[in-house]
Amino acid sequence: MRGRFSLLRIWSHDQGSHGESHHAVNKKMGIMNNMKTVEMFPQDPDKEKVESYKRDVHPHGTIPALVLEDGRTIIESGAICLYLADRYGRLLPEKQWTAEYYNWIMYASITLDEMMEHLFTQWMLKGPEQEDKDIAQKMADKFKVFAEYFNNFLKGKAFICGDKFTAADCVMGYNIWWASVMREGCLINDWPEIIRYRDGLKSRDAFKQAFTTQPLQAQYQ
Ligand SMILES: N[C@@H](CCC(=O)N[C@@H](CS)C(=O)NCC(=O)O)C(=O)O
Repeated sequence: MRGRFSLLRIWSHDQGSHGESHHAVNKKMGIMNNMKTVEMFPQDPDKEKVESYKRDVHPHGTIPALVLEDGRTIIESGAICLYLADRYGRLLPEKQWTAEYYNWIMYASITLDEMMEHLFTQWMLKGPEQEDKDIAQKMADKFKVFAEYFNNFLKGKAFICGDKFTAADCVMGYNIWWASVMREGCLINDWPEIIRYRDGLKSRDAFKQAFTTQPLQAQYQ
């Protein structure tokens, strides 16, 4: 993508994607007027659209991608959230919560995302007939270790950075929402602090606008 733009441009799909974490950031920050959303669905049957997106914006063709006014591009959702929070000076943690802020944004983007991708592929895309049960079980076991740890971490906190809702909750909130819509939420149902955290996020206006319970699988059929 070349040239200069007066607006930030975000390539994303409106529901059920990594794009939701930055949508929540955008909506909460009230910066939607500075942002043009370009609808992009990686499985779009319009091959030319997907190819030009890969060529000009995101080499992997995945979403989201944020293109800045000067044409520079950010192609990782966690980095988009960090960038927007920093740029607009909102959804940032109080100083004493900086460690938790970075820890959980990076953990959600790297370690947790990997588990979720595998589980999504095995459970939602392949389904019971074709799923690789070993991989699915391994990832579900790994998720359980995360869930116990995160459940304990959340005790006594409304959000990741204490009482303050930050961009870390937008990034982690996406993964928790994702977990809650796969297989009737079996990954998180046994963890009361995670459920409380999820319900707290769900009750927020920005999350209501950004996330839906539309079955993820429907988008890939
Ligand atoms: N690590 C990337 C993951 C991006 C990603 O996998 N996005 C999914 C949507 S949630 C996608 O575009 N999938 C389409 C595909 O893999 O073809 C990020 O967080 O930005």
